[in-house]
Amino acid sequence: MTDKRVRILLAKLGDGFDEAMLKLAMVFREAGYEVIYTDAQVPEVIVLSAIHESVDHIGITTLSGANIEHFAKITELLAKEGASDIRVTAGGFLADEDIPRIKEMGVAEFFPIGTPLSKLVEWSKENIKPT
Ligand code: B12
Repeated sequence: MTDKRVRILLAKLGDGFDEAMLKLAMVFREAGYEVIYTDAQVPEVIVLSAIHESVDHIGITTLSGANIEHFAKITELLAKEGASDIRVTAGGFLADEDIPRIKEMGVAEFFPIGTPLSKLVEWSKENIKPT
């Protein structure tokens, strides 16, 4: 048994919605996670930051509708670096048809705008585990 807190890297894709990111950082911190926040919005830098920070999970927020190929790039880069055990979760705004597509790209779950925070915390406690 270890008391190491699960580490989550939070990053944005394709927008400047930093208030949402700060709110999510507080929610995850209050739920007991150690949160690392990067302003990086490029898949390469997000993945590099995740590896350097030895995180267990990457959380991506995208409120202005990111290019979904970025999600594929993130999961591909994690695999290339031998870090596929770092899973990726995302939330925000995406076209309905893109949500199954990003899951096929390896994103564990997507939480659309307006998802109750309690649902987010409940899912995270069940699914975000130490790597
Ligand atoms: C505040 C706000 C702004 C502020 C942002 C301030 C700031 N510094 O952050 C300002 C006024 C600047 C702004 C600007 C714009 N905005 Co605005 N904005 C909003 C608003 C009202 C709230 C966003 C927010 O902070 N939400 C707080 C987060 C925590 O809540 P949430 O989004 O519901 O997130 C939930 C889930 O999605 C999930 N989640 C989200 N991310 C993640 C990540 C992880 C890892 C997990 C697990 C879960 C998760 O968790 C939350 C659970 O409750 C929304 C409308 C709305 N009610 O959502 C529009 C909205 C996001 N904005 C929108 C738009 C269009 C814009 C602009 C493009 C407008 C313009 N023409 O200029 C600009 C672009 C800004 C930019 N730089 O990219 C649209 C986006 C729709 C789209 N993509 O087409 C929205 C949806 C409004 C609308 N209905 O049209 N905006």
